Amino acid sequence: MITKGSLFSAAQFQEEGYSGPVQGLTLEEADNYYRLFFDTLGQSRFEPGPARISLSAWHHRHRWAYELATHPSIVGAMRQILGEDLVLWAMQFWYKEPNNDKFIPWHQDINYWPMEPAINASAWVSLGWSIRENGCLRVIPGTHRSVVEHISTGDAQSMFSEGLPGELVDESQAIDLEMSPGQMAFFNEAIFHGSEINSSNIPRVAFSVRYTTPEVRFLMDEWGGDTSRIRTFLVHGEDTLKRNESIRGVVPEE
Ligand SMILES: O=C(O)CCC(=O)C(=O)O
Repeated sequence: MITKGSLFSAAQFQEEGYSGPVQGLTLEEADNYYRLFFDTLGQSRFEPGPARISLSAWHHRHRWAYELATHPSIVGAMRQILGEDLVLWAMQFWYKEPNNDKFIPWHQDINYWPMEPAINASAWVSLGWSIRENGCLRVIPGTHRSVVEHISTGDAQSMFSEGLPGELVDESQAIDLEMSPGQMAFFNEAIFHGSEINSSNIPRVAFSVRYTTPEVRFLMDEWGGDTSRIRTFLVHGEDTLKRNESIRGVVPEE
């Protein structure tokens, strides 16, 4: 659980668009999930190499990933941010093996997400070390108040084909969210964020998990009907509106 005296603050989340890092998993939990991550990749964690399988939506297929996505520290913070009725809708591992030369451009997530209204909180959780040298998550506080059109990055090293126009990104205001194993940070759908390449021998093993509320409708036609990534799970409270029945997820048995 997030302990008293940690840095999570729902007020900071509203004001600055993010909060954390905080110690959300114990070291034992982080170590266990780190091992399960590499087992699922089919790799030795002592010889981490490039991923050869999709890193999306493992919580649809693996019980351990569903348990991780709904860890009490994550749900507890989400209740403070979003209220009692909580819908988990996406999970994505963000893995950079040693010397991975791809960066994640500055972007706002909502630019890629057809959902109405735009309500989302993401938890970004580090299972190993996330430091400047291996391309930790970076955010620019207070940039979540308006949504900016994205443009082509035109850069083969960019993980995404589109990102924020460079002239709108003031990197002097960026915060490096360096994290030790088990630490997590929370951010909303519109904050400017991204990360650099991994120029070290230390793998960056992290994931993000996304929550919203039952009032949101996912515009599945605009997602290309892709339920391999988007499915809704009511994790806490009630859903009396039932706006996403056709994409309701099933908790994996094992
Ligand atoms: O892991 C990263 O560097 C970026 C993560 C990200 O863009 C996200 O979780 O929305």
